[in-house]
Amino acid sequence: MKELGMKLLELLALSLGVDRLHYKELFEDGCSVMRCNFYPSCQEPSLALGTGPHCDPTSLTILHQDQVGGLDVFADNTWQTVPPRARALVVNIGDTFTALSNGRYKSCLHRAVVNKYKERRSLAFFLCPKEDKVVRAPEDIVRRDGTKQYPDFTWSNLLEFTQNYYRADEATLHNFTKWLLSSKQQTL
Ligand SMILES: *[C@@H]1O[C@H](CO)[C@@H](O)[C@H](O)[C@H]1NC(C)=O
Ligand SMILES: O=C(O)CCC(=O)C(=O)O
Repeated sequence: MKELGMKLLELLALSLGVDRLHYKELFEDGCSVMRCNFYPSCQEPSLALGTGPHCDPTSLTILHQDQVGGLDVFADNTWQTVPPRARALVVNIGDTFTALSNGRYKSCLHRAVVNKYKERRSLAFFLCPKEDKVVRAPEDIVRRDGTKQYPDFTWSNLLEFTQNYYRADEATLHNFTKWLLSSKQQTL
């Protein structure tokens, strides 16, 4: 999974016009996470959610869902179903990659709904940078964009924020940035 994640990062780097291996060093020896989700069936699916709306704080998520379906992404101002496809994986951008791309790639707001009759399983692999390495958009992107959108941080800063102070939602990166700037008096 990590190898696949690293290949995807190479493609993302190329798409941003930076060196293909630019992001590699940040993720080498990083401690990635695999989560196994189990959603029991629910008699009142309209009153419950399996996983509430959030953006992943990590950089890339590679998700496998079973054939029941339940993953929704928020796009064009509405919740849209991501239909399960046998043998396909879903790739999501997370907040850390938003910062690494200076905001060019937006992390994807998503949720999981439950099913009235069927239980559902999904497997989510979260690619994480090495904890103490600095997350910072490449110089040439920042130069081309004219501004640096996010302060420098480490993955362990963001992990501390989401484990101790804040439950991930659609505003995690925004609120993390505010928290970081006020707690460290750092400047952009
Ligand atoms: C996060 O940021 C949003 C948007 O600025 C704000 O409305 C919300 O209250 C913040 N949440 C927390 C818990 O700070
Ligand atoms: O079960 C799903 O399809 C989504 C899971 C998810 O968003 C997560 O584990 O963070």
